[in-house]
Amino acid sequence: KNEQQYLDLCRYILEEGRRKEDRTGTGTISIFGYQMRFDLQEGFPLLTTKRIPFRLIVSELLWFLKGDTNLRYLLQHNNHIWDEWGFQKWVESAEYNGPDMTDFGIRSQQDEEFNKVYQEQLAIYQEKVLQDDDFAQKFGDLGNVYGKQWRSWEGADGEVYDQIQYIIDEIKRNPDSRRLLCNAWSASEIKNQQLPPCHYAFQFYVANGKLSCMFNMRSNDVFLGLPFNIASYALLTHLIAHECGLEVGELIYTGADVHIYSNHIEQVEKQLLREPRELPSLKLNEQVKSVFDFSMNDIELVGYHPHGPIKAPVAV
Ligand code: UFP
Repeated sequence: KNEQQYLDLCRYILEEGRRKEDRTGTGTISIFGYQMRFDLQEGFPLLTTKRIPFRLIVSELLWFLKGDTNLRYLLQHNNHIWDEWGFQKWVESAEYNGPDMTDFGIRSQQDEEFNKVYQEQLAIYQEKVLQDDDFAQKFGDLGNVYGKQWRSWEGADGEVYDQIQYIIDEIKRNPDSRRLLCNAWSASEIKNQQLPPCHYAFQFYVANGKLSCMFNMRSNDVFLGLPFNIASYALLTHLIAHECGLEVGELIYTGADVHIYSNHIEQVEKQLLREPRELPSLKLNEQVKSVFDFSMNDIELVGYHPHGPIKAPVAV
């Protein structure tokens, strides 16, 4: 039932969505406003109709939770989902003097020759972020991305606020609170952000010993982004429930501009022909108590037997 909702959303967009141009120049079919509810007791909501690399979701979430905003940690964990954003910072800087990388996202998909040059430059960039401390500090740091907003929000009063710690303390002290909320959207910073938060706020709710979470997305790539986003917030809910001694309840998704890119349509249609399989379950290391102390090996997915992966180009 959990996964069926995702497939229903795909079908709904294909049938009812409007053609809409977008920032990346790719073009989308889009709807505005959509909600889904996943019962986390039914299993862990990782899609089975195509293989999703769960390790990437874990390392990204642990990176957020550490309050880290530097690519180095992700690269050390072989996670490349944020590479383009760091690379863009580098090639737009005064210190970059390699081949012209203007619009590298779209050009690398359309131009085989350019793609080779781009891959070379990207590999050099990655190596430098991994090896060179100064370079990593200057060009590996993505700035005000989720880790910063979640763990060290800079208040107008000059103080720094840890929104995750606040939520955990409040859940333990005052589980009926209606203020268990974390906000990543900061009006004053949008102009300096390459990618303003897509999942910009989430809120928790405790009832009957169960922890539920609702997360909000202003903009969502349904084929490539959404399966990650659902799994990431499901994992976050599990981790916080674990620390607070609660069971998991529901995960509620609220999306605004929910879209399928025009170069993902064939892939979505292929996926829609597949039968969902049984959902996996999540196993957390009982020894670890604090959500901030988890590492990759403490988080295990059991019984994940998905259909094969389906590739599609990312719109940058
Ligand atoms: N996107 C997601 N999920 C994410 C993320 C990005 O779907 O977690 F970071 C997609 C949404 C959109 C694009 O297609 O990335 C961001 O572009 P824009 O800022 O123009 O909405």
